[in-house]
Amino acid sequence: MRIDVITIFPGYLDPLREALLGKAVDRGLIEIGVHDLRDWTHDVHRAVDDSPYGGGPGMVMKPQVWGAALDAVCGTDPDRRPRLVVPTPSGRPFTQAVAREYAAEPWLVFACGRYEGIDQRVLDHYAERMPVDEVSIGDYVLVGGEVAVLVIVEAVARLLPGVLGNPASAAEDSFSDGLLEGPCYTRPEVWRGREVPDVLRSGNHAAIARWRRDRALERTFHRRPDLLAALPPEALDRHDRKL
Ligand code: 6GU
Repeated sequence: MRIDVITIFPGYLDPLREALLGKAVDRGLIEIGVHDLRDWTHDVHRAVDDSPYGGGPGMVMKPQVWGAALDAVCGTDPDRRPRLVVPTPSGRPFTQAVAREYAAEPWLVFACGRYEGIDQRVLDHYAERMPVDEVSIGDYVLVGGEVAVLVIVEAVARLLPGVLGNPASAAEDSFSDGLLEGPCYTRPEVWRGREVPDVLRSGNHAAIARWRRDRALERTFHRRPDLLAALPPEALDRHDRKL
């Protein structure tokens, strides 16, 4: 998969070269390009923003600069178009389902806005040429889209074949079955007087699976009742319902 990021703070994206992601880049599973938006400015001040039409606080990112940057990064080949992702608190929620969709794409381009946002005409223009998604990573406001890109890329990258050591980790994690994961334990058997639940040391795989399912249901019920309510009826079996 190829990933391009356009930002006025390229250094913010350095973590993409660290740890799991860095390893995936080194192994050629992901190709990452980070681009400085100011490379496409034309004035001495290298201005990327201007005051908003209609008044109000803050600044809006200039369409000419974004147009030049996106033309250069996305190319002009109509047969090879990326999916353009624009992180913004006013976007659609980024979820595990969206992460799975992105993981199936060959090419993602992220446009990081700062200030009040990017002139809307930029998004409208590129939407005629490629899929454009405005996405939010949660109900809070960040200063810019850079941290959201780190979040999104990490969630997507771990779904790519070969990135995780053990593919079962992605298959069995929270959200893959619509529930939160329950608690987990490792050695020692007793730590500061607290024991590992007996069932996990019983060797009874059916009982362990049932226990884990029950803890996942319980946790989801208490912490994320919205997730339980959204499950399709067939996602819960007869045993689940007794809980
Ligand atoms: Cl994607 N961007 C910004 N700037 N703030 C956010 C966000 C994104 N998601 C939640 N808050």
